[in-house]
Amino acid sequence: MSAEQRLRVIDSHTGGEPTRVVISGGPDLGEGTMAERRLRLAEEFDWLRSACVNEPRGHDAMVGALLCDAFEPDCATGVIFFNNVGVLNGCVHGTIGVAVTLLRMGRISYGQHRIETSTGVVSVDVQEHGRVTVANVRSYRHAKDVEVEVPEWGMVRGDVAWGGNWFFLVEGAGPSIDLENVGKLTEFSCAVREALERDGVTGARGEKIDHIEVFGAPTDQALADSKNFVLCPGKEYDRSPCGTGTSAKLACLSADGKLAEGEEWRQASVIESVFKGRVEPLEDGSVIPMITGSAFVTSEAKLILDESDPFRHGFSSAEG
Ligand code: PYC
Repeated sequence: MSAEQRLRVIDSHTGGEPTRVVISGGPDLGEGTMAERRLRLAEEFDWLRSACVNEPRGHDAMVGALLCDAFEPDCATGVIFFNNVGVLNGCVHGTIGVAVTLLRMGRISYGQHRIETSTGVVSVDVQEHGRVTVANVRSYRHAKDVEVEVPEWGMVRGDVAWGGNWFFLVEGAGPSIDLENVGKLTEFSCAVREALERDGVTGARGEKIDHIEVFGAPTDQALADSKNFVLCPGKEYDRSPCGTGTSAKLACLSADGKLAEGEEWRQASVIESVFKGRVEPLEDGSVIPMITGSAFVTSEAKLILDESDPFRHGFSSAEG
């Protein structure tokens, strides 16, 4: 028999967006902050990411989460998120998935807990039926009404905002936000992202804007205030309304005076799952977004990496 390595995982989905949490069997990433260990995972142990989320065990839309001992005090866990092409910064749908996973494992109970991510410590309030509210990292708008010329689409205007990832938020341009338009929305969003890169439009410290968020009217105003399509690095779209993207949206609404403290914003995704959001405004104009969504565990599994399997570390044709 050939040697094999085993990884224990728990899968869930948050508003349709999958999260595969690695609960044991991962590499030792040593000491340091979650940001330092995220870098180490990317540079030295990329096989773990690819083996977990890429084919043949996963698929391009899958997001992974590696549990680590927290560096910051009083945290239930540390976590590093990754997807089909690399490590991620923040991930709110994934944080909700991690919370229900920890609950299932008996590592936490209902109520408030702190979770350390590579973008900072977030708090989760774990409730019944998979419902979790995440108090996300400080979010803010960096630039308003930025214009880029997008080949075949013309001039597109949007805001640049941080919600745990960098987003370009577009309203009133591109294909309508419908599931049947996912192909066209992907093409449009990829073209916008390339135009931003071409023109040197970045986050506050020169970071690449790797998420594009396109907004449209909700299908049913009784259920949501807005509907979005979010392109992630790796060219997959978020099936959930994207918690970091909703945080970026809340930061922009607050900066425009369109969302008061505690007022609710219901953000629908392209598959009609909904996150509810509120803000706690800070003195400098930024906000702490509070995002509520629900996650459900879908499987518990042991992944087997057989040394003689040429595809044990997965494969993908996806590019950033
Ligand atoms: O919910 O923040 C989120 C997210 C980021 C990428 C996929 N989901």
